[in-house]
Amino acid sequence: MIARRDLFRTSAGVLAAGALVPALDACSKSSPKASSPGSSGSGGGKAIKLGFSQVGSESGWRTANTTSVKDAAAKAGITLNFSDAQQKQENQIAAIRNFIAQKVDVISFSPVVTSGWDAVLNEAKSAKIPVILTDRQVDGDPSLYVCLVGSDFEAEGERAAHLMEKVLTGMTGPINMAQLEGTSGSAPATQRAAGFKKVMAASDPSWKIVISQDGNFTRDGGKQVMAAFLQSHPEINALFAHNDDMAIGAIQSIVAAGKKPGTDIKIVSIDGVHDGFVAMSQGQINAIAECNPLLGPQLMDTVKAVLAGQTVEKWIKTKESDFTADQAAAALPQRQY
Ligand code: GZL
Repeated sequence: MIARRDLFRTSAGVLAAGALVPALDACSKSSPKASSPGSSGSGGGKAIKLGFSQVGSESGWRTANTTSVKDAAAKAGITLNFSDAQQKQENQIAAIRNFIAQKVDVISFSPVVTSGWDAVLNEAKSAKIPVILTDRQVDGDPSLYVCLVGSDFEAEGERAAHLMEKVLTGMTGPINMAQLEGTSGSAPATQRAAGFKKVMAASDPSWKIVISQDGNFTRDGGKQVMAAFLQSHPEINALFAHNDDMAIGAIQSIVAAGKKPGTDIKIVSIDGVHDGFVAMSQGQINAIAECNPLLGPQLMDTVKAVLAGQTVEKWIKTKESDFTADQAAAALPQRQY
């Protein structure tokens, strides 16, 4: 096993150079060589200590993601020090500092927003503790973390726009669309909006987003903001929500306004959580671009590979699909979250 200082330098060296050495996909089928089956993967039999800072518990997606991380850590024999930041960056920074003080072997976190991390990540680097991002990307110096295990949010935005094209087919008259954005400054919100806009720009110019606002990825946020949208823009006939929870909250306001969600106002969202599929099976959401929260197993594979001194891809992407309302009922029994 490479000593931690060499491991970090090796990883940082490789990453700083930006050259991806023949990447060993940490998610490959074969378990990392350095860890014999059943061991904790640290080589010496001592359980790996992983400090994990989670965004919060704002949505069904987040709940499923937390469950996946905790279950996968237990299954991998990895000791997990888990912290819930309640969607506050200062809580995540404090948690990472705690993990450093506790001398964990590796740190992982899902950054609530993309900026403001270099200082604390430099502290982890000075402590020779590798950092693995899950779910969301950060701005700043990429050599300060080993890799990201997570989805391509811009692609999700593009997929959602193509789903919206499908859903709007046959609708006559102008399309007045509202957009419920995720947490302002977060990677999913910024990148999903960008992907959606890119496809819209190349598509039917009659589309226009008449109003767009942050609903913070929560049901209550979606409900409150959609109620305000309907007040100021009663002409809205389409909604793009950055996640199912905000769409489900918006549905409550649409019904309260005497309109039929999925009919009077076409709805496309992202995630694919259970309640999103239920709403889709009831015709209240017309289509969903899936964002897979079950990152736990990939994360634990990556933790073991990194600590065993192996190189991993800079971005280990998750696989995900798209669903329209007609597929929802049949898909529901197989959904894992
Ligand atoms: C996406 C994740 C987002 C989900 C939301 O990977 O960061 O945060 O789409 C969650 O449901 O709150």
